Amino acid sequence: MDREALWSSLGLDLEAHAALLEALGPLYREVYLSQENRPRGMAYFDAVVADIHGARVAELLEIRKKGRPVVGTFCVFVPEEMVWAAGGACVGLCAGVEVATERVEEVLPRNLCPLIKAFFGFKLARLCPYMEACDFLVGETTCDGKKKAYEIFEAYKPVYVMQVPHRKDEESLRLWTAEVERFLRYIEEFTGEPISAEALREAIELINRRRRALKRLNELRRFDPPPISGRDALLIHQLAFFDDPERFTRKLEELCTELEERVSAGEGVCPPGTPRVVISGCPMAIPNWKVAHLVESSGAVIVGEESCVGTRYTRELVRVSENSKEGLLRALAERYLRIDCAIFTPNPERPAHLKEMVRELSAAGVIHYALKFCDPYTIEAHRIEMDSAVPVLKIETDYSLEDREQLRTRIEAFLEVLR
Ligand code: BJ8
Repeated sequence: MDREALWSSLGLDLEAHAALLEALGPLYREVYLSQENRPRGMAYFDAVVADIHGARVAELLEIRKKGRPVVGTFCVFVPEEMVWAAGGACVGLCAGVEVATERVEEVLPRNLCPLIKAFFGFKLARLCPYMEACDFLVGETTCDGKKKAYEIFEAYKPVYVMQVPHRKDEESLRLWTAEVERFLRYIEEFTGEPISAEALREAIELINRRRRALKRLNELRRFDPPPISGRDALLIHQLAFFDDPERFTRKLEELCTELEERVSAGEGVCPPGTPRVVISGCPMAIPNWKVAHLVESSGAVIVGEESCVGTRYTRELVRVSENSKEGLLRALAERYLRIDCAIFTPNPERPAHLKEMVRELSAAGVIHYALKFCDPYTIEAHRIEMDSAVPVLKIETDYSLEDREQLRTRIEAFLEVLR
């Protein structure tokens, strides 16, 4: 389908949308295409970005035409398996760029997390074909900013909200399991058909396969030199939330095979001994590449992301021990409640996971990345710093480029400590 016709059918502001895509091109060239010695397999992911608002959006609309749900999400707490089991599709909408700020600030406070402002901006400015292609969005009661923002967002798009507990005891698991079941019923009511245990099992396997492929990619980054840059790995994690899971997994598996060959040949993206850094904190939604680019263009390599666009999404698989629908739902609820997001209290798992990553990836330092006005992560940064066995640099930033030079100076000084 002609792209303009597609975007116009979704009611996008064509002029503003064209300007957005135009700005993406040079940014992508600077951050991605300028890298040397990239794996050949990145060509597929480059092509996905080149047509980021095209082919996949058309595929989603085909799914919708069949009466299957297309669902937008903002958080890795949403058990996407249920949407796939209903023959639908899930797409991660967390926007990583500042748009329509003035209009957003007529509705939301100025001092709010940029991620929340970004998803409002995309809607108010009619810039995101994914958002428009969705039947409804699924929100969650994670941080205060998001849960209050969904109340307002409801005026622009239907939002189904899942109640996420903030503790990890038995009582919370019961509540969360009931929430997972309630979401299943909501999807079944949407399609008018029950989801079979078999369909649910297949969807669990599909998404487990995608997570396994991402894990395989992340494990390959432990070698010195790593066979892939942190920027490319971040991009792959970002695209996992958009692309068709079958195709994405196949392409990622092919890339991993190429990376294994690179490792055997001692080939990497940087010289051996390059300072190795793990990024920890808030998710970096596409096209938020600012910090990753600054770090890697300052002479370090990122070997892991302790983030929802990273290992917080891939660490845990759904562990199926019973094939009944109840058993599968329980396994799903248990898996999602093992996520170590900073909204939990207490949350000892996160610093423990980070320590493990630092050790396994032989990282020399951690860059703690928090979005401005994100209380859970800016506050938890202290605990991360206290528990860390390696130096930690704490960064608080937003999507603007204004602080780029200031950040560069701080990052360069930090890397000097690691050398
Ligand atoms: S599971 S990290 S995706 S909640 S950055 S909006 S927390 S104020 S994105 Fe998150 Fe789910 Fe947790 Fe992951 Fe609020 Fe912080 Fe903004 Fe955040």
